[in-house]
Amino acid sequence: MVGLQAENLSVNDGPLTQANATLLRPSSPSLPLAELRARYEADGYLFLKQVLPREDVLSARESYFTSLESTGVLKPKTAPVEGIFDPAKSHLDYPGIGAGHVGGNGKPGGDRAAAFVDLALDAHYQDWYAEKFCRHPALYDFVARLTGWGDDTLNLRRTLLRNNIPGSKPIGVHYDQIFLRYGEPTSVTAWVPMGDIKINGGGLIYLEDGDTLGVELEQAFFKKAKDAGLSDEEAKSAFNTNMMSTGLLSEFPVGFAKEHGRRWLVSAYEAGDVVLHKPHMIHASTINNDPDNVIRLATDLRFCDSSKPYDKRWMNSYRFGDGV
Ligand SMILES: O=C(O)CCC(=O)C(=O)O
Ligand SMILES: [Fe+2]
Repeated sequence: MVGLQAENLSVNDGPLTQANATLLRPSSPSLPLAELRARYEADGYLFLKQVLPREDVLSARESYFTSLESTGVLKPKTAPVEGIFDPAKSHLDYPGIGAGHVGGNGKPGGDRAAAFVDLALDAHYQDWYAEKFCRHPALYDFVARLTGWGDDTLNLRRTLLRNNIPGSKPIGVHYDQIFLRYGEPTSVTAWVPMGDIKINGGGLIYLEDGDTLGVELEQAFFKKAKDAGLSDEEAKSAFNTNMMSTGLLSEFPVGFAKEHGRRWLVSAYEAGDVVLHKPHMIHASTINNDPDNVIRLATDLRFCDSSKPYDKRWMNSYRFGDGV
């Protein structure tokens, strides 16, 4: 692809085109460590091609969709690993979790969605996911080396497995430190696509130079809270009172990029790719417009330096309404 000519690549408030988006920079995990570190620092992210064995990622994808098959989410006569949404169904009956649009992270959907939502949550507790996938040594070892944390590298237990059904509402603009604010901003998020994702299939997008802006916004929130007479400790936990109740910066990525004079960085992803990003790096998700109705599955795994104070709330597995 030359430049950005993807069809039907869009976010909550409109299309992403050459005018407001460009491509994310890929990196080979075998580049010299100094180069990888320099890229992570300068860009706020590191888009690693094939850092996980593709077959391990596809095996997790298969386990996930096999466990959801009984809900009728998949197109009849397709293999679970394909994760193809049944076009005869409505995405409203198969709501995703953690998209920040249900009043925090409460349980989404009504009765019709209950079986699907319960099974999607249950997957977080299965061995194939919690023990094998989330603790994959290829990723852990890479992060331990990149950060130089070595044995202090801690895998945070709380993760979100996000199934974005075609046409469903993706997560809005945010940076992760907002949700990890009871700890120091040392964490590394690993955004892990669990399957191939076409450029218009609902992948994550990053704001160009978004880490710098995130740091500035965080400082501004802190100052605002201090000016209102809060102690450091109160100011820390009160960030959200200055923000949208969901903790998001905006629901409108196109408008947000325009307002800040930056572009969105987009990409297609392959099973085995991982994007690492910094705690203030600003990102959002695109709408899943996959022409073949492929469900976008991804998870966010987080790592921190356990020798520093970190957000202990993230040591528990995800639950609805856990307040994080
Ligand atoms: O997968 C998504 O749509 C959102 C992921 C995310 O925000 C993260 O990994 O920090
Ligand atoms: Fe995030």
